[in-house]
Amino acid sequence: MILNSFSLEGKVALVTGAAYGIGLAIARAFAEAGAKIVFNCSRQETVDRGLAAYKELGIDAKGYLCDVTDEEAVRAMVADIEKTVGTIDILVNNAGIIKRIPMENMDVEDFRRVVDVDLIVPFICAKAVIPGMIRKGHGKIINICSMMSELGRETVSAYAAAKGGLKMLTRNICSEYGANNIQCNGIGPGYIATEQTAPLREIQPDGSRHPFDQFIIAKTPAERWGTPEDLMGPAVFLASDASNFVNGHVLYVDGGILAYIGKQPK
Ligand code: NAP
Ligand code: GCO
Repeated sequence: MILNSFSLEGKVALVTGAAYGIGLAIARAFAEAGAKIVFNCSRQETVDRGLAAYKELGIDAKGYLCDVTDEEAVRAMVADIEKTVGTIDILVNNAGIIKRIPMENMDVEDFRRVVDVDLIVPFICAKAVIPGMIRKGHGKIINICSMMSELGRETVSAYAAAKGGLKMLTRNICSEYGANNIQCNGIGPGYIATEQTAPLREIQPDGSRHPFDQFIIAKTPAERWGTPEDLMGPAVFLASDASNFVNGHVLYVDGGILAYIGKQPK
């Protein structure tokens, strides 16, 4: 049965930063498909928030307090997961940050921090799980990329540089470990309504919609923002045996933004 190949029954999935938003939706999808869920955040309050969200969803998830920019801490977390839950079959590099600052005003420390969390962390986490995947004979790594893996825009230079780099890290992990039966793919979400994008959707003092909100609706053939739930099916596909010959690919889940030249003037 073809649907059996989408099952994640018995798999162990680590989804970084999965307390809410995109990560939580992806982890929820994995749990519904049969996986055991592990997540982490860098602040205890976010871990607790995630644990409460999973409890409400009826999902038995394990949450770690772990700042994934700290390679030693990541190694210790992965070792503990292997001991207490099992060897990781699926890693989703979801934890991310953005700083919207015009480039000429951006401190190099801010630029470095974004590159650190959005690009170097996926390297650190992938490096930590790959040996276990090699031993197990298979593995799935999913990197959460962005529209900014392909496109630029004002104020997000560091984020675009990091997410563009993450696309190439995805292709390189595929190139280095495809022979070990490890598939590394990306998901490139379009504009998704989460806390990260809330400032871009704020209602204006006069009650009108934020200009960026209107801009995104006009740029998206689907004429709406995405939801975290829009990413559930694509994530299960890339985590499951159904995608075993898909490697080094970025699956854009963007309501058609990248295919579209934009609305014609009336
Ligand atoms: P988000 O607000 O970006 O959530 C980030 C999560 O990552 C939080 O749980 C946060 O918890 C954790 N995190 C951040 N830095 C961390 C660190 N150093 N160590 C451990 N955990 C850390 O949520 P989101 O909007 O759902 O975005 C999730 C991912 O999708 C990000 O990579 C983002 O860039 C990407 N993305 C988002 C959109 C969108 O439209 N929303 C579109 C494309 C791609 P703590 O604060 O406790 O650490
Ligand atoms: C921004 C947004 C984006 C999205 C997303 C698009 O300021 O342009 O935050 O970067 O979060 O990554 O795919």
